[in-house]
Amino acid sequence: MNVHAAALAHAHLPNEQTSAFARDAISDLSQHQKRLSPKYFYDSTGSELFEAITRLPEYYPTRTELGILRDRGSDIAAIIPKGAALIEFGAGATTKVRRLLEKSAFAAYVPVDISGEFIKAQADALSRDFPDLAIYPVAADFTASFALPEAVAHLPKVGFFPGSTIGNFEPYEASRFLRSARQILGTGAQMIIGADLEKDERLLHDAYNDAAGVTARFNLNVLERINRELGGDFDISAFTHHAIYNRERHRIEMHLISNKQQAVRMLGTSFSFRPGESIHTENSYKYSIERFGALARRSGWQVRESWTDPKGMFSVHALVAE
Ligand code: AVJ
Repeated sequence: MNVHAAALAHAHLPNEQTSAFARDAISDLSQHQKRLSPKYFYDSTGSELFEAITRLPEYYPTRTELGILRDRGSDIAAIIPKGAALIEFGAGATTKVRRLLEKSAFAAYVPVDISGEFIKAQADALSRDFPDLAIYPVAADFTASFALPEAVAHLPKVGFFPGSTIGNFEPYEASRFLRSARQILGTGAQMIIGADLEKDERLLHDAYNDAAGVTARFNLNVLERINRELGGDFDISAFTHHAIYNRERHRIEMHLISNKQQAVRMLGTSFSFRPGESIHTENSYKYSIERFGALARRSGWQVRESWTDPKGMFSVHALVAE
């Protein structure tokens, strides 16, 4: 049994999710390029900080996508079969899905997310506003395979993946996700997906380096979470938020930079940091309409229609399973 496994075995962590967090954190911080998965940003503090990010003047994706769903709602509704089931991958706040539900006659809604309690609460609120809509929350990791509720087996399927969360995946992972969604939804299914677009680097830089410092707190929160849940002793003030646009890779990269030579302990394991050494915490890939179309086609989907806002800042695509 290697040292990390031994440390974990003695850690008596409260549940499987925390053990997975511990395993991933120890293995990722042991890499030559230290990293942490962006999925660990979203504890309750992180989810609140992200909601605050969506209201920032610099962070355009959320309001721009909402604008497209509002302005193109009837066009989207026109291509969606009546009485379909809407399956949302990584469902969170229901702001976006409400735009679709208001315009299209879905029979059922299936929010899928690992935070079972959160989507259950969101589903209860939604059912008050959409009393005729059958809602079936599914607590599952949407990046892996999961079973759809029997109750929607006979209904046409429409997937929904907004917010450019597809941008967090490496291109090969994005393709793997789209193939898995294709598998889960089945032949003839459709998918409505949001993808942020390449643009002036100044706009991209500002969207991830807001003047109020909310994104910095969102990024640093993953270290605070390690201290809270895994007994880490990160000195938060000894790390700095750093977000840059990598033109070659078409992505925003978020890092946490160590301000000095330091050692951090977590679950009986020590990690040393050189001055200027980074922890890579997130990639946010930015697509062009062409490159997104190519991704969809090599992942088992045909692009039926693509919509953008008047300034071409963000895109929403309707895909059809081959
Ligand atoms: C929720 C993944 C789409 O990448 O823009 C916001 C998360 N990170 N500010 C994004 C995020 C920094 C966001 N996604």
